[in-house]
This record gives sequence, structure tokens and C-alpha cells, in this order.
Amino acid sequence: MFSTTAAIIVDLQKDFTTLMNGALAVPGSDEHFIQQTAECAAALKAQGCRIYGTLDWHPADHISFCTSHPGKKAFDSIEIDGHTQKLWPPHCVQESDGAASLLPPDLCETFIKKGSNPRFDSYSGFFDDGGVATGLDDLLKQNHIDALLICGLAFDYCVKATALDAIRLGYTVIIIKELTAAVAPDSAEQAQQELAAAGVCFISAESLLF
Ligand code: VGL
Ligand code: ZN
Repeated sequence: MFSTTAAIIVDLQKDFTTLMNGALAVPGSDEHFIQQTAECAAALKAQGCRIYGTLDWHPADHISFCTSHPGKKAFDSIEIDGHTQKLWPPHCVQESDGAASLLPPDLCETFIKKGSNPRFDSYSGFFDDGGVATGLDDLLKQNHIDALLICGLAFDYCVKATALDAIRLGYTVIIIKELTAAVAPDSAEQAQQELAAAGVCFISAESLLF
């Protein structure tokens, strides 16, 4: 029943989880959360749903790192080339332990890496802030996917941006709400409203498991 549906598990990486004491740990991303996500993905896979993962994959001098901007600190915002860039503690540095996926090996068909250009951030799994495509849209189209189940971290940043781009690209988008966690309550509330207004649906994990 899921032949034209894919699940996109966004940035389930050590640095974003409380389980691993990550550099940018998202509240609620504990052992139970990771386990529930892996279980749900395995059950979807067993029903014929393709499973893809995204990975935040930054060079050590990435523009989003507070350490790349002397005098600035984590969670400050700065203006760069006419857009606002939020600064984060260094996280998900390419090949580092913190960048490792927490999903069981072989669950995901493909991992799409994003944020590798030092000059551009990429909350979205589809395009970086410079407009360069990651290849995810091509991959989905090659596999005749027209609907996406999205979960992962963080709800108010990368899940939100990936879901909004997916809507713009014409996909039906469903977020598995309890398999997401947010950096902060106010940005989560804002994200929820923007996503609903854009036409994103929300579903519980339980309703997907028959
Ligand atoms: C993310 C902040 C910085 C995310 C990535 O995965 O939501 N958030 N980089
Ligand atoms: Zn990042």
C-alpha cells in the first residue's frame, strides 16, 4: 500500500540527541524517542515504504557555527548577504562521531547529506540556502514517490524546512508528530502553524502500524 510513499527521517544524529549528550541536543530526543522512530520506520519498510534519511554534514568551519564568527555566541542571529543566519554550537561535523546516524544500519535505502558547503546552511533536505539541490527530489522522482511521511529532528528547523520544500515541490506531506522533537516551544508553535497553513497533515505513529 505504500509503493508511492517514502518516509524521510530527518537528521537522527548523535549531536541532536539527549541520548548521546549531543552538541545540539533537542529536548525529548531520548532513548525511547530513537527506539520508537526506528520501530516505526521498520514497520513502514515491512509494508513496502521506502525509507530515506537526511544527515546534517558540515565542514568544521561552517557558516552556521558560532565559532566561525568571533565575538558571537551560540543561538545569536546574524545578517549575512541579506538573510538571517542563526548561529549554533558546532555540530554534525563531517566524519565526526557526533554526525553518526542513530538508525539501525540498513534501515535507510539512502542517506542524503546536506549543509556540506561551508558558505550555506541547509535546514531543508532538498535545497541549501544557496538554492543548490541535494538530489533528494531527483531520487524520489526516479522512484515514483508522490507522498512523504516525515519525522526526525528538529521539528522547528530541519523537519519544518524539509516539509515546506516538499509541499512546494508538489508532494503530499504528512508529519508523524510524536516522532519529532523541537529545539524550543515558541518556534515549534510557529512551525506548526506554518506547516498546517501550507497544507501539511499530521498523523500519529500508531495509526501507521497495522
Ligand atoms: C538542525 C539546527 C542546525 C536540524 C540542523 O537538524 O534541525 N538544526 N542544523
Ligand atoms: Zn546544522
